[in-house]
Amino acid sequence: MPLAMTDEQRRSFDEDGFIILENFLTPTETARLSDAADEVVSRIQQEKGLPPETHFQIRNALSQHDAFLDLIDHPRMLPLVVDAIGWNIQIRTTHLDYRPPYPQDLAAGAVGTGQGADSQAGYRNIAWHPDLASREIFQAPSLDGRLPFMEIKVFYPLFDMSESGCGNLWLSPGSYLRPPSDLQAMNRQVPDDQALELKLQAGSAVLWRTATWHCVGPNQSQKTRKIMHVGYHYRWLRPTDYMQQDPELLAHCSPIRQQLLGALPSGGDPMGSDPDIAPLSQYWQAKNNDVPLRAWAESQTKDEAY
Ligand SMILES: O=C(O)CCC(=O)C(=O)O
Repeated sequence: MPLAMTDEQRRSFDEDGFIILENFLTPTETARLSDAADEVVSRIQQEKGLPPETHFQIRNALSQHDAFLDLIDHPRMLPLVVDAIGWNIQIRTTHLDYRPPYPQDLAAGAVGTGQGADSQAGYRNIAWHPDLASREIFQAPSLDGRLPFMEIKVFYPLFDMSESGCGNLWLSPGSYLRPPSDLQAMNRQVPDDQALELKLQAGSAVLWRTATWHCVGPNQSQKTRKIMHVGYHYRWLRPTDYMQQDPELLAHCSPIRQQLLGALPSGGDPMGSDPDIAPLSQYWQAKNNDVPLRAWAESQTKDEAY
């Protein structure tokens, strides 16, 4: 029994590969996150002596501000996340993308090509790709050439991207069901009738399968692109953003947050009770006190078969 996902959302997740949740965050939550993005970026620019127009991405953003940390178990998003991918999960990445408007004379490359003067100047205009299937990143196992289901992300636009051309995320509905080799064969170009440019208000959210082909268009607006992605994957995979989170951060977190941050809430040995003779990664085990999200999910549904 689902915790929160409606039949229509399930259909969209299974057929298209994503669920669009318009105006998901409250205006107060959105403002807090947007202010946090400005604060963190300005701190890092000062620390690193970067000019204000620098475009950059912050990974493990949850460690930079409590507003980002609070997103990982957002009380209305967590049930949808568990419905989508289950309770045996942790955070794979939290990334903030911050892209000021282009300088006046910088020409934008075509959407989805990853090519053009903007890309060369370091203003990202990301080419079509599924996550988990490039030559450099995670040579993935395949199921008849397709990607197995291993992770989701939740995308949060923190600025008004309801118009075209402001660094919108593009998705190709249903493409997660296709082998990545199809995209290669198409020379990484997705025809217009297979592509959707997301035009969303600040505070909306998109829960998406990262195997869905996606790209990011150029930001030709006068607005700064400020967006967050929160990625969840299975506990037995390795996160991209951390080996272990800061123990001080973990000490202040609830057991569910500790699980999501890749820790073992029981405080037990990660290699089990007999680490010398019979080491057994506790990340391969799903014992309740190390996976409190399971008990939480079961208590939400009251359905023992969950
Ligand atoms: O910046 C974005 O919105 C998307 C970045 C991206 O391509 C990804 O998350 O894999």
